[in-house]
Amino acid sequence: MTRLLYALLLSLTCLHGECLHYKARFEKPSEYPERELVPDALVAWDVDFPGYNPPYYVSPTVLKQPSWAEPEEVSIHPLNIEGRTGIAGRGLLGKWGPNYAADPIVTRINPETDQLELLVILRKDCQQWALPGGMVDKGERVTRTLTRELQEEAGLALDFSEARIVYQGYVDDPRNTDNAWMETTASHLHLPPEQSAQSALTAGDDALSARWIPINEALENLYANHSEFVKLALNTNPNK
Ligand code: RP5
Repeated sequence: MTRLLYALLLSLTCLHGECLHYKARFEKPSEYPERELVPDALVAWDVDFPGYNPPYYVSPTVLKQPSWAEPEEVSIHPLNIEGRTGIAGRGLLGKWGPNYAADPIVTRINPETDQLELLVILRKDCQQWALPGGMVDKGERVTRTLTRELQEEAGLALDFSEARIVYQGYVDDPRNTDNAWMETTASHLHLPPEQSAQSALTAGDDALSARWIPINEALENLYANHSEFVKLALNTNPNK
């Protein structure tokens, strides 16, 4: 079975209930080696996978050990909480184990079309539309990260201290490996009409572009599993 067909089958399985990590097995940044194929049934660590021998990869950027990266030499390599990914090491992620991020989910009603819209950015690294999220700096409060990242990537200044947390946990990020993975806090703010009318967007930092998209577009094909976070924001808020 080709990789593509297999990926399609998996995504369909996912729609019907069990949802194993998928982009962490079938997508990767271009600098990573090919992932070893991990079939659905062999994702869990407690299932035997005789011969499993994924390539080990740590990006040269991480090996230079910038302030956000941990040393390469550690006594324990934590195991991905969602199971096998087909690549060992840390890839592009700086920390062994969880790497913490925050994702602002900002919605508005378009004053001209009366449609619900979501604020997204185009990521520089992979040219995919995504929530304007980013990494939590050392010692930073998550509400501060949400405000800072939104300002840096979309040029919008919003206070997230009263925002509703809709998701906390694992991100099915294409950078994840067997030993390093993304976790996030996604919080939702819906802008009242007067505020959204004054909110001009300016792409910056890691974003090539920032824009509002109709909510139906946002519910599929965003980076990692961001579309799922958006669904949660809508499903848990009867007013939006
Ligand atoms: C995703 O990567 C998170 O959900 C967040 O959107 C993003 C953080 O990483 P960078 O944008 O800082 O690369 O896993």
